This record gives sequence, C-alpha cells and structure tokens, in this order.
Amino acid sequence: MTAQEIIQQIEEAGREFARAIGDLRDEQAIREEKARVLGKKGSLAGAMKGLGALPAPDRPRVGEALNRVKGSIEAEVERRLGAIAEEALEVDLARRVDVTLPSRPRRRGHLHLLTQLLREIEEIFREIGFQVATGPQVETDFHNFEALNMPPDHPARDMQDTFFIEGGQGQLVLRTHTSPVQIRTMLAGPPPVRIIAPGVVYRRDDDPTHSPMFTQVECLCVDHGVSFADLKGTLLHFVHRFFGPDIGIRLRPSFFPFTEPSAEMDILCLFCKGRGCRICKSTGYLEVGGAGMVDPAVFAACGYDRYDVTGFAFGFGVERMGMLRHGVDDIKLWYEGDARWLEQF
Ligand code: FA5
Repeated sequence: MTAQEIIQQIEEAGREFARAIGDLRDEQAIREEKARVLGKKGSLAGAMKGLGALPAPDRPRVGEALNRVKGSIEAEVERRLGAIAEEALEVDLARRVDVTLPSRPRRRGHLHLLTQLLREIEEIFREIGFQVATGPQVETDFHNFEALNMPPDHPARDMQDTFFIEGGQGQLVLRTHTSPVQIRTMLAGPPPVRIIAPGVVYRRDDDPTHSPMFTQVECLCVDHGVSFADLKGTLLHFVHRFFGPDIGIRLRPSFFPFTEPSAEMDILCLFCKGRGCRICKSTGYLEVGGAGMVDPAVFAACGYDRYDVTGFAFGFGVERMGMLRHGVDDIKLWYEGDARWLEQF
C-alpha cells in the first residue's frame, strides 16, 4: 500500500466514526464506537500495520494523518461525554428541592390517659404529705381478705368476684382491690402512716362500666387522733382538685368489713350539678368509691394498738373517675389502644 492509500484508509476510518456516532446519546455506546476505531483491534490499528513497510520519507505524512484523525475522534468523544454529563446535571437541578418548605409534622405519641390521671392523682396526694406505696397483683388470701376482716366464710367476699390461682403455697388470688396494700404497709412498719396505693386489680365483672381488670387508688392514713372529719376533709380536697371547686361530695352510710363506720363516697353529678339527670339516675350524685375509719380488727391483724391510733382509708376506681371527668361511656375504650380515642386526651 502506498502512503496515500494508507492516509485514505485513515481518513475513511475517521469519517466512518463520525457516521457511526451520529447522534448517539448513550455513554456506553459512544465508548464502544471509540474502541471500534481506536482500540487494539480497531480500524486505525489495521492502517498502522502498513506503516512499517513504507519508505522512511513517507512515514511522517501518514503519522501526521493518524494523529490528526485520532485527535479529532478523541476530542469528539470528550465533547459528547461532557454534553451528556451536563444534561444529567441540568435534569438534577430542574428537580431541585425547596428547602424552605415546612417539613412534614412528625407524629408524636403521649402518655395514656390512665397514666396521666394516675400521675395527677399521685401529685395531689403527695402535696398533702402522702407517699406512694405498691403491692403485688398476685396476692395471698391473707392480705386480700383475711387481714381485712374477711375470714374464709365471710359473705362480703361474694361482692368481690375473685379470680383464684391454683398451685403455690396457700390460697393465691388476683387481688380484687388495692386494700391489701394497707395490710402490707402496716405490717412493714409502725404508725404514723400516710400512703396512697395506685394499682391494677381484677374481678369477674364485665359490662360497659365494669371491666375484669381495672385500676384503683387506695388511701390510708393512721396516726394519733385521726378522725372522720380528716377523712372527709381529705376526700373533699382531692375532689376539688380533681373535678373542680364546685363539685361537692356525699358520704352515704355503707358497709365494708375493714372499716367501721363505712361510707360509699359519691360526688355531685358532673353532668347536671345535682339537679338529676339520666347519668346519675336522677339522684344528683355519682358513686366513685368506698371509705371509712380503719376497723380495729385490721389494726389487730397488723400488730397496731387499736387504743393508741386511729385511721381512715378509702379506695376508688380510676377509670370511673376519668369516665366522669371526660364523659367516656364505655370502660373498654381504656384498654383497646384505639389511637382515635387516645389522641383526644
Ligand atoms: C373496694 O374495692 C374497697 N376496697 C374500697 C375501700 C377502700 C373501702 C378503703 C373502704 C376503705 P368497691 O368494691 O366498692 O370497694 O370498689 C371501689 C370502686 O372501684 C368502685 O366504686 C368503682 O369505682 C370501682 N370498681 C369496682 N369494680 C369495678 C370494675 N369491675 N370495673 C371498673 N371499676 C370498678
């Protein structure tokens, strides 16, 4: 091949590259096209083979043509790849984010209404000198009944439909009220005592206002000269703080084996303020718990001197209190975990 023929071959390879690359926009395809011409087995490499056989004076011309075509192919590839990168950047920028937009609000949870109420109740009593005490939910028959003046055959046991637990030493029950914490506290130390005991209790009860598991708060105050007036004053203080200063209380004579005298404690109906309505069944009052002066038999069971100290105790249902305050009509709502209900409080 003559020098002129080789140069034509080289230039043809350059034109062929220009045709093939056309308006390719794909980086991979462009690189493949470049390799087809400039690669080791490319068309320019073929043309180069003839170079060695040329007479020396012809070689620079061929070399110059080779460099020119090679240079322009490389420049074109660079230009194309640069344009593709630029285009991609433009697309990215067009899709830009407005950093000044307000973020999507993050949904935050909060304490369950029951926990909120318990904390509020604890705070009210803490302010007037009561400490928080606790006891086990699986309780002995002794603490739940016997020490509270309810011997095995006592008819008052029937009022607290009990879940009994088989096995273990002695008779175990799921505590039916928080009153056993009174016993545990008095057995643990001498008077004076000022405690409240919030906690879960269990009974075989199930209707819109009764649940098999519910929450009570117990209160016990034992000291020299504690009177029924102290009981009433403490209850009134609590009800005023919890429901508001215009809600009065009524203590109705009743019976509990562990208090003497005993009373049902009612609050003025929050819905009709005493005039009588459907909720209070026209009585003007709503029952919230039991109360009374600690029975001497309970002091005896705990080793306290019934002639030395006196005391009052009361216990109420926390869900019941909350249902009255917030107008909730089904106790099941407390435990269902339905966010639509929970979010309201
Ligand atoms: C008692 O449990 C006594 N231990 C209260 C007491 C303590 C009296 C200290 C004297 C001295 P009673 O069984 O009435 O009492 O229950 C108290 C309150 O618990 C009720 O007024 C009611 O508000 C609530 N309660 C009772 N059973 C249920 C239930 N199944 N579901 C929801 N709340 C209930």
